Amino acid sequence: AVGYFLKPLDYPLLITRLSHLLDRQHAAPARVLIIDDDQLLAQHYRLVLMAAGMDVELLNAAQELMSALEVFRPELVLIDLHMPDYSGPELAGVIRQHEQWASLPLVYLSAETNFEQRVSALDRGGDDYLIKPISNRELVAAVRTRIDRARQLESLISKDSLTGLLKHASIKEIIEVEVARAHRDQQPACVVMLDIDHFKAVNDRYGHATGDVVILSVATLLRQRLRKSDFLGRYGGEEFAVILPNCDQQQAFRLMDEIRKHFSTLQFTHENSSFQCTISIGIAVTTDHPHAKGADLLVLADEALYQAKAMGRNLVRI
Ligand code: GH3
Ligand code: MG
Ligand code: MG
Ligand code: MG
Repeated sequence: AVGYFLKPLDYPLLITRLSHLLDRQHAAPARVLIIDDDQLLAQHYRLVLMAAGMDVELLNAAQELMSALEVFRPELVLIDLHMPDYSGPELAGVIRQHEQWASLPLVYLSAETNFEQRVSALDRGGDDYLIKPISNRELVAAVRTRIDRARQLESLISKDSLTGLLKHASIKEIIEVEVARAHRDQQPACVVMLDIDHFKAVNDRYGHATGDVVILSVATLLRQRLRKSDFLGRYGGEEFAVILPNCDQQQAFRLMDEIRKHFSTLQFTHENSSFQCTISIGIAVTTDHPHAKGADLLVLADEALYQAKAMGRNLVRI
């Protein structure tokens, strides 16, 4: 079987077939750790996955497992089921004891066809099974879809590390749900986009770290002033998106204008100098657009934001 896998023609073909995936994906290469005592086979899998644009590390002994996890930070681990020192399920059990690796995709690779053996291996913390021998394309597809899904989940669940707010994908999703709910309940909801004014100049003059302080203070102010039932996300670098359920245009304008005014009075300091900053805000309300989806209202709010910028900044526009 190994002889077939190592046929030299396979790799160039694989590279051309899969190179479009590399072009399409601007995301960082997927990181895969392979644990297998069969070095020849492990090398083969490594070449196949690397040809598909992934970063791959091999481990043929369990000793360096923890340091490999910590240093390489794999997004998926392929584990051979039968190895002389430790079995695959034993290793999976060790990995799963650590909270930080609790949801790391672990996939067994094995020629084991015994049903009971396979089930008991999954019981020990593995997520799935790939049966050897596996074709190149199947291996790439199996690894890629699992990593894509893990990344999607990560971006949906986790909070933005600087501000603790929802991330882009998450707030977008929530806005979709809340806008649909507002239409259904015939209640107004407002989608709001905020952007810090002349923020590039802040970074240029006072440095990136001070810029981060300004971003953080917008997040803090929004969190203080919004209701528990409102949703708040960091939409881009210094852009925020908010949805205010059960809030009409007038209420949203009043609230956002207070936030805008308050923010413009804050004093930031850098070394011996102090400076002020302003934000521009755009609002779109569901009741003005009875057929608009969340994404449409985000565009409308962004257009209103653009108008606020064009009219001189430090403004709220609807
Ligand atoms: P405008 O008033 O038109 O919005 O002007 P601006 O200078 O704010 O323009 P823009 O919104 O395009 O600038 C965004 C800048 O924010 C560019 C980028 O370098 C900076 N930025 C993005 N993310 C971060 C971050 O996390 N920290 C810091 N310090 N800066 C960031
Ligand atoms: Mg083996
Ligand atoms: Mg911006
Ligand atoms: Mg800006």
